[in-house]
Amino acid sequence: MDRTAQLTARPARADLAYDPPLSDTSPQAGAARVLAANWTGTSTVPSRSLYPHQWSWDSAFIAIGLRHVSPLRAQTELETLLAAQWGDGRVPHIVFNPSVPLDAYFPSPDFWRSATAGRAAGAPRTVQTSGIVQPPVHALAAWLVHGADPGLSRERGFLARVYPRLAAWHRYLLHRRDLGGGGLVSVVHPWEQGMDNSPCWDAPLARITPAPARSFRRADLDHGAPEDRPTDLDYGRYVRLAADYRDAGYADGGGQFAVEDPAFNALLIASEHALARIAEELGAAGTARRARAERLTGALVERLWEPAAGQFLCRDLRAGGATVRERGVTGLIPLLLPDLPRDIAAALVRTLRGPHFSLGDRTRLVPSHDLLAETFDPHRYWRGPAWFNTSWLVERGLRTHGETDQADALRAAVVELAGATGFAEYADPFTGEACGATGFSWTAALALDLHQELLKHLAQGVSPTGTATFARSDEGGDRG
Ligand code: 9WN
Repeated sequence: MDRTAQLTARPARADLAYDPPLSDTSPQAGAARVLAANWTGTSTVPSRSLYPHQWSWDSAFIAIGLRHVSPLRAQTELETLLAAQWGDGRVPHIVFNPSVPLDAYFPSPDFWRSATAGRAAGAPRTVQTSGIVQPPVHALAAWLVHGADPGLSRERGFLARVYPRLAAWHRYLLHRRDLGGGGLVSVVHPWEQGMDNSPCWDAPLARITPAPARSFRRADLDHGAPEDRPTDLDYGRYVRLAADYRDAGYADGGGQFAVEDPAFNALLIASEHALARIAEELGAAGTARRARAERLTGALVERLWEPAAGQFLCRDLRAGGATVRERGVTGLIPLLLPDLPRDIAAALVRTLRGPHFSLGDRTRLVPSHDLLAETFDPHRYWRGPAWFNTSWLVERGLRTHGETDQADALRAAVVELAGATGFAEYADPFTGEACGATGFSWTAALALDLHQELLKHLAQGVSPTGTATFARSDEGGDRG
C-alpha cells in the first residue's frame, strides 16, 4: 500500500484500504480511480463504454489489482462472478447487468438466451449470462485476494465459499472439455480464449460459414475504430459458432471449432496449484491437485511444445490435431509455470527477446503476435498490439524463472505505459500509443499490482527472483 497516499487521504470510505485524494496525480492514484469509476457495487465493468457488463477473466485480473485498493471489493468481484456459475460447473464469460440497455453490447442476453437454451446445462434462472467460458484465472485470483487480507477473508469465510465453486469449474473443464482425449482443455470459440481475433484462429475459423451480416448488429463499432476491430467476416463466424453452440443446448463435443491453446491450459495449471493451496488453507490435502497440475504440465509440453519454434503452439482438433503455425503471445504464457522444464523456460525467454517478439529491443511490452508474420498488424485486435494482462503474465513468468533484469524492465514498462496511455485497453507495441478504450479496468488493476510488488521489494531491500505469484509447488507462494 502507498503509505504516503494513505496518510494524506480523505477519510476513507469503509471498504477502501487505498483511497487517494483528488490532488494525488500519481499513476497509482489514477489506477485506483479507474477501478472506483468502473465499480458497479458488486463487480467491475472492463470498460464503461465498450464492455458494460461483467467479464470472467477480466474479473480475475481486476480482483488481483483491486485487492490492493479494497480486499472486500476484490472478494465480492469473484463472488459475484461465481454466483452466476452454471450447474455443470462452467463459469460464463459474461454476466449481464439487467439495467444496461440490450443494444449497448452485442451479443446481448437475448442472443445467448441462457436461462432457456442453457437449461439442460444448469444455467441460472435469475441472472442472464453468455454460454461460453474464458480462461480459468479465478482460483489464482482467489488465492491472491485471500493473501491481501487473510483476517477479513477468514472472517467472511471467503475461501470456504468459493472453493467448491472453483473446484466444480475445474472439473467442468477437465471432464467436459478434454475434447482431444489427451488431458488438455479445448476452447470451442475464439472468445473463450480471450485473444479473440488472433491469427491463431484464422485457419480453424476459415471452415466456419459466417452468419449473414444483416442477421446481427455489432455494437463494438459504436466505440472502436473499424480498422482496429475484427472484420465483419470474422464477426459473422463468431456469431455462427456461438449460435450453433446455443442451439445445441450448450452441450460440449459436437462443435466445428475445437482448439487446444497454451495460455488457457497454462492458466488452468496455475489455478490448479492455487486450488491446492486453498485446500490446504481450509485444512484439506492439496496433494491430488498438485499431482494433477504436474500431469497437466506434462500434457501441455507433450502436445503443444514446438522445439523448432521455441514456443508453444495451438493444436486444431478439427483439422486432425494439426499444429497451428502462427506464433501468438499465447505460446509464451506457459512461462508462468514454475515447474516447466528448465530448457523450455530458457527457450521461451530467448524467443521473447528474439526477432519474433523483440522484447527489450523493438518492443517494451509483449506484442500479441509475431512481429515477423504476414498476419501481424500493430493496431488490429489481438493481431499485434500489446495487452497489459499478457505482459503481466509474462513479467510474472520471467521473475519466476530468475530473469530479474528482464522482469524489472517489463514491470517498469507496464506501470509507466498504463499511466501514460490513460489505462488503455492495449497499445501499439512499438510506440506505446494508446489503442482501444481508455480507463480499462485490468490495465489499471495489473499496473497497480506490479507497482505494489515494486514497493514491497524496495521495502525488503531485495529484488527476489520469483516466488511472488507463481510459486513452485513445494514453496509458500504469495501471502499478500
Ligand atoms: C468478447 C472484455 C473482453 C475481454 C477479451 C477481449 C474482448 C469481447 C469483445 O473484451 O472480448 O468477449 O467483444 O471483443 O478480447 O479478452 O475479456 O474486456
